[in-house]
Amino acid sequence: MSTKTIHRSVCPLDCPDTCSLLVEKENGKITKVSGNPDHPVTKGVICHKVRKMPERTHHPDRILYPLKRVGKKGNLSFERISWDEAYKEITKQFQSIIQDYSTNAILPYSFFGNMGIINSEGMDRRFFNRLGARKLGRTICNTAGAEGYKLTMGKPVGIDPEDTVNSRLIIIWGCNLISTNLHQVIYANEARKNGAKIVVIDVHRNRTAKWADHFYQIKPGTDDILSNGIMHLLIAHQWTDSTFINQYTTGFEELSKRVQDYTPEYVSAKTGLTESEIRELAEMYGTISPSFIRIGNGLQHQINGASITRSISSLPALTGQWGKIGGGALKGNAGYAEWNTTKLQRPELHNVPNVSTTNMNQIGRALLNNDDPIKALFIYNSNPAQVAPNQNLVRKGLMREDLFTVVHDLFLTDSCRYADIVLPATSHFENLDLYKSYWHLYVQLNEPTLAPIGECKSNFTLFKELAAYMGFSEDCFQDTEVDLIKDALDNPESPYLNGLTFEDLKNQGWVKLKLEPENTFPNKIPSPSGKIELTFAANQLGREKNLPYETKESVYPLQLISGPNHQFLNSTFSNQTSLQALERAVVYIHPINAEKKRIKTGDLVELYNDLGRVKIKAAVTDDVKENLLITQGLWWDDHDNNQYSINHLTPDGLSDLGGGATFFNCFVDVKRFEDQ
Ligand SMILES: Nc1nc2c(c(=O)[nH]1)N[C@H]1C(S)=C(S)[C@@H](COP(=O)(O)OP(=O)(O)OC[C@H]3O[C@@H](n4cnc5c(=O)[nH]c(N)nc54)[C@H](O)[C@@H]3O)O[C@H]1N2
Ligand SMILES: Nc1nc2c(c(=O)[nH]1)N[C@H]1C(S)=C(S)[C@@H](COP(=O)(O)OP(=O)(O)OC[C@H]3O[C@@H](n4cnc5c(=O)[nH]c(N)nc54)[C@H](O)[C@@H]3O)O[C@H]1N2
Ligand code: SF4
Ligand SMILES: [Mo]
Repeated sequence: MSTKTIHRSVCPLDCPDTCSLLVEKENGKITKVSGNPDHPVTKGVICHKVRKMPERTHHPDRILYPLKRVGKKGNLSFERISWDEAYKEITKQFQSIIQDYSTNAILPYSFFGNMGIINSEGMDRRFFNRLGARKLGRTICNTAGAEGYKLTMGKPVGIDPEDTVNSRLIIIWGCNLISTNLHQVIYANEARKNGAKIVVIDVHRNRTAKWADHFYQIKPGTDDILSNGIMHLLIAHQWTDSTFINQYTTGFEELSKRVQDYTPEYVSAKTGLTESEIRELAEMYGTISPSFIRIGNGLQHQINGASITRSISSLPALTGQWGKIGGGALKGNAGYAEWNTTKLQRPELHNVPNVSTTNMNQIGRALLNNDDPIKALFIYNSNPAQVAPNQNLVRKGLMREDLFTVVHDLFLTDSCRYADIVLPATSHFENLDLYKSYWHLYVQLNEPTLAPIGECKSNFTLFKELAAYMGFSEDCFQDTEVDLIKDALDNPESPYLNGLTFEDLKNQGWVKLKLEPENTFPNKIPSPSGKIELTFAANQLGREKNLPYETKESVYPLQLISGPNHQFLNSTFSNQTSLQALERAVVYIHPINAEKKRIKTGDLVELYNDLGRVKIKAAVTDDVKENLLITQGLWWDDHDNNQYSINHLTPDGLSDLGGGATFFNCFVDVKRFEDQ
């Protein structure tokens, strides 16, 4: 007799919404995933891709047991082995590398394929700390913007998004909300019903721009100039709030001097917006209150990502928005869930001095650097052979015969092609874990819905068991998932966690972090001066550092922006045909550029620069500006058609601060494929 049960779960993906899910299970299988209507923010609404989670969970391509490479790297030729054999092989290789080189030659490579705390920054971190491994700079997503924002506001946290229903002006700045932060759109729509205006500032007339009331199509990477220009006009028209500025900020005098040069005429010449567009935007910002700025992750993938974010994050202080309900800004809110990371990750176990730190954006370079050799790479929660920039170098590094590579994943990703050992990972439906959101303020517990499928193991279990094989005898390797969750929550100092316990989460499923007015902007400003720091807001760090803004622009005239698409989550889901069918692997090109190269919609074209070449179909549209190309989605390699990752073209240079990725500082040329 079949029995249907319904379970509560949490979406584990690297998406700001962190939705509460309801999961239907029948005959041991998940049959349906939908939104949980009881959750106060996500309210039963989820995206289409996560409705396809049952298909993903029980997909015939899931890896079900450990594999060992038997053919050449790159070929996907593996044979089944047992976990015991896998652990023994990893232990043997690690020990011999430590003997011949040092622990510095072993690098973990992970990101947030699963956002669960226990499976992304828990037992794994304990393991690599105890090993004394080389460190990884986890910089691929948002470090440039986070550092820029921190310089102004002290900590990368913003306002409670639930308050944004009260905003009267919502500026969505470099963020494709409709695809990447669905529930912010729902709040914005509610605000709009109450009369709010919605503004999008983007380089691409994307889905979000089409839905907004006003769209400003800016030249890539010039947002700091626009923001400085808005400040120039706010000051000139006395749209500033001097009481707020005096009480809560420092450096306003300095800022006022710096923005003097940012006249509408100058800003127009640099940003490509007209002077009247700039004046209109500044007037809206100067006269409508409360106003809210949602700062996206896309624009910080420009080379001056930190300067851009720092400048934008100064705007709300000038008009005194912080503290008004629905006023202020939000780039990310992850910093409110102040886990006890020392208890969780045990950094004191790392007692090898002077290990190197590898910036994950430069993994290719690092793998090819003989002066500081990496001999073993342990990849989990990430797919570097797809998501990291400068893929030709990445793959050359991964092909090294003397590199021992382990990949732990649910599917045979492009990264698995280069693995010596592939380990099968559970889906989050098979795990216990703790989740925070980097947008809303609810902490959630995910309890397992399924037993592990096949021989799959969670990251937690894998690193705990591997620790035993390595002979790590510290008590912390005996801990359970519940112990780790309790360790993470054990931070009595945090006013936001406010004594939140595992039991609270177990009983209620979620608990809202406590943001009392005395612990939030503007009453508590976590910067060194205790004030919002405007002093350097108008600095253009990247330009001062002389970073290569327009890389070889004379040779490669088109800037390529390759952001996420609607139906995939980074490279996750891009192996599911049902979702592929709803997406287009195309490059959008402006009619003038298309005409020059005799390119029509549907033509196969080649994009190329000094780093590589990528074959892709073209779609001609004036949704992109002249000299700008847009492509969306990280598609797995299509070996049958010789179509490979877009990241063969993207540079591995770093942003002005934070060592951030510069995917969008990418210049290419294009030709029709037949024209070679
Ligand atoms: N469906 C879906 N959702 C996702 C993801 C996904 O892959 N798919 N990925 C998740 C992750 S990890 C992240 S980090 C976020 C990213 O999501 P977002 O924060 O929305 O960032 P992007 O989509 O990278 O870029 C947003 C917009 O910035 C624009 N842009 C690029 N350069 C500039 C510029 O110089 N100035 C301005 N003003 N705009 C610019 C791009 O055209 C794009 O429309 O989304 C998360 N959510
Ligand atoms: N050109 C270009 N490149 C980009 C971006 C862009 O906009 N343009 N965006 C960048 C950004 S913002 C980000 S955040 C990165 C994202 O890069 P990644 O974090 O590498 O993201 P994914 O491609 O989703 O890969 C995550 C992998 O983790 C696996 N996984 C999921 N759950 C688990 C688990 O519990 N255990 C283990 N072991 N594995 C698991 C998934 O199956 C998947 O293969 O990509 C970056 N790359
Ligand atoms: S990917 Fe984002 S919008 Fe979709 S279910 Fe997960 S958290 Fe919600
Ligand atoms: Mo990201």
